[in-house]
Amino acid sequence: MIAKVTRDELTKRKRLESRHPKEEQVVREIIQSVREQGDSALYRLTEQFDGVRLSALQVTPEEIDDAWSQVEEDFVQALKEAAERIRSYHEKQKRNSWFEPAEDGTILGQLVRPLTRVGVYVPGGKAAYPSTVLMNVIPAFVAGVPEIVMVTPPLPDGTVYAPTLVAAYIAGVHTVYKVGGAQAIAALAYGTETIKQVDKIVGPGNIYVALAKQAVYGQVDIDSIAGPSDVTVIADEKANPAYVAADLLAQAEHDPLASAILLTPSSRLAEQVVVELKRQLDSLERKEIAARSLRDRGAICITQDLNEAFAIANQIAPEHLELLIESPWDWIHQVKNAGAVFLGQYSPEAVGDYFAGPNHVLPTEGTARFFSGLGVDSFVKRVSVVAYSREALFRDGPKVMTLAHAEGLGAHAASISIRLETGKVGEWD
Ligand code: HSO
Ligand code: ZN
Repeated sequence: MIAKVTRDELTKRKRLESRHPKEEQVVREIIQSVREQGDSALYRLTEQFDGVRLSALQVTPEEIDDAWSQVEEDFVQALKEAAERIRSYHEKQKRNSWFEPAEDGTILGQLVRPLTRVGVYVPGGKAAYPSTVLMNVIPAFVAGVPEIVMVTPPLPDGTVYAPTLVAAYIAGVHTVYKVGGAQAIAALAYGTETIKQVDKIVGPGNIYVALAKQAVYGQVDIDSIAGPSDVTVIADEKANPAYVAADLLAQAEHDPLASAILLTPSSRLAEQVVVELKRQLDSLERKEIAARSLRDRGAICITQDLNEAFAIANQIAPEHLELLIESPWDWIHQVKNAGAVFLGQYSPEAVGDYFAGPNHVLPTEGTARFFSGLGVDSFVKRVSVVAYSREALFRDGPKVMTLAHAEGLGAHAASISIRLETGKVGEWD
């Protein structure tokens, strides 16, 4: 049901295979035809892959009204509250531009500027989580991106899955286009008659979407490609085994490839968790998926103590790290690599997935070693600012010239000396 493994077995697990030559070829061809034929390629590919002949790509206000009439009031209410929490958390991530004047009259600084246009990919139908729409759009909105467009494949009847449209509207999307797959990514990256080129593409998708995003990286920016979701739970002997099991299962139900790992110094707790996993699994709607995930990708590792548990967790660099231990705040300084950390028994990952406020788009597959989750920073650029004074140029100029000459760049040096020689910096002084 779930393997007991040693530290070595756990930390030396192989990463998932990431070569897809067949799909790469398909994606290359799709991108090429969208670049060459624009909208007409989008209509043709939508007919081919989604089985629907559209008369327009852009979702109309009537379609949005229609979507609102199809969703339950309590769903809308919960989504709106979640959006508010997510918005206020991300507000705290905002950075101001800054300018620092020095004694010599120089001013150095940094402008923070939002990207101009962002494209959010949302998978079709039920494969799209409304919560993920919020998590992708809201940070861009808070960053001040003036144009946020969403692309999503149409359902066979030519409409967009209503919860997706409602979430898009609540999150602050400006325009929605009914196009999905690699063709949608190509359209966002290169532009067509209808869809304007964006600066960055974010959002999860199937293998074709992921490969298309990789292929257009450089032409536009992309978010990091999401692998299967994972959680590592560190629990002590006093943790409630039912909670531990429930949290492992919440991760496991995402995907047969999702991974749920328990690190605990208590073999008694480990045994109790196994009993609970068996008991709780049975009542889950997605028990087949969860059972496969636990069997193939789950693990329990008995550690010498909590110190070793944290060392292993840092090696794993989990997407989500839960601390179901007595005094989690006493251990937080040990957390080095994790996408998000959840402290104490009242912080199951699910509150973070939906409601607490932080982003649930997080680095997977150990990439928390060097990546962070999606946030306001993902949608801004820094522009550095230099305003030298006459005094500073006369003081630093000769050193700049020395460095320029050392690199064999005489024109660089001359752009300094020409100013030093005239004795004044410019006509304005
Ligand atoms: N745990 C997923 C996010 C999610 N869970 C969406 C439910 N809906 C990746 O962090
Ligand atoms: Zn989740």
